[in-house]
Amino acid sequence: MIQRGRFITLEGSEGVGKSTNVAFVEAWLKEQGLEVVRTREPGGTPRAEAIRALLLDPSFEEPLNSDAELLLMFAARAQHLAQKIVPALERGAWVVCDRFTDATFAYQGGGRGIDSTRIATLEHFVQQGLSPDLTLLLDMSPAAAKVRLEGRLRDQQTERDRFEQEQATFFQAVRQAYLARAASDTKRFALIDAEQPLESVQAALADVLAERMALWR
Ligand code: Z5A
Repeated sequence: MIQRGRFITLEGSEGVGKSTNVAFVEAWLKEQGLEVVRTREPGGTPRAEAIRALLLDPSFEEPLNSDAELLLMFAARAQHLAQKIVPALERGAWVVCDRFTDATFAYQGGGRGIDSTRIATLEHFVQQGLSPDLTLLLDMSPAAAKVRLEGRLRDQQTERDRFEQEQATFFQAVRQAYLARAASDTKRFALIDAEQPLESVQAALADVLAERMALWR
């Protein structure tokens, strides 16, 4: 019988280094001889990426209603799960995902103020019990992360998306919501200090991965 793969997510507020480190985690797992599928949310498949583009587009004058935003996040997730994540896990591949449902609790819950029981209802409906085996939460002060992000926006000459235009208080609420979730499930979450130099962040990630792999063997 094929053993189901493991599902690992990276989380954290904007600019903390998720994209950089999702590539590191993928490479580290491949070195262990595993098949790895790297993906991201919102997005990960062509249709889910189309929903992502709608969610991030800052050009509409009409504001996006918070419930509509929440439902679009879960619509993209349902597509992503059905087309990519579940088939990969079922054939034994490991899935490494840049953000997942903890981001919904942090952004739509903490940031927008939607009651977490409503989010949990959608989580149950869409995921039917599937949740990550390990969540690596990259944590740092939003002010320091903003400096990093501004460097990247300058280097790549890209515009701020709809979320990147939010105020500091929004990102503080997002960070607090993430930290509260991590504190309530210390078995699934590993908290990583993302303010350290990249080599130290990646050494910490490698330690957590090695420890979990030993447990899962
Ligand atoms: N969202 C939501 O609201 N609800 C949901 O359910 C989901 C998402 C799933 C898009 O996500 C938006 O969707 C997101 C939340 C919302 N918006 N926000 N904000 P995203 O993940 O695509 O966007 P993001 O959070 O803005 O990610 P990002 O801009 O790609 O940042 P990052 O991936 O965390 O950081 P990075 O690009 O890897 O690093 C930023 C820069 O710092 C870069 O130049 C790196 O080279 C540098 N860096 C990284 N690590 C270090 C260290 N350790 N030292 C120094 N410099 C570093």
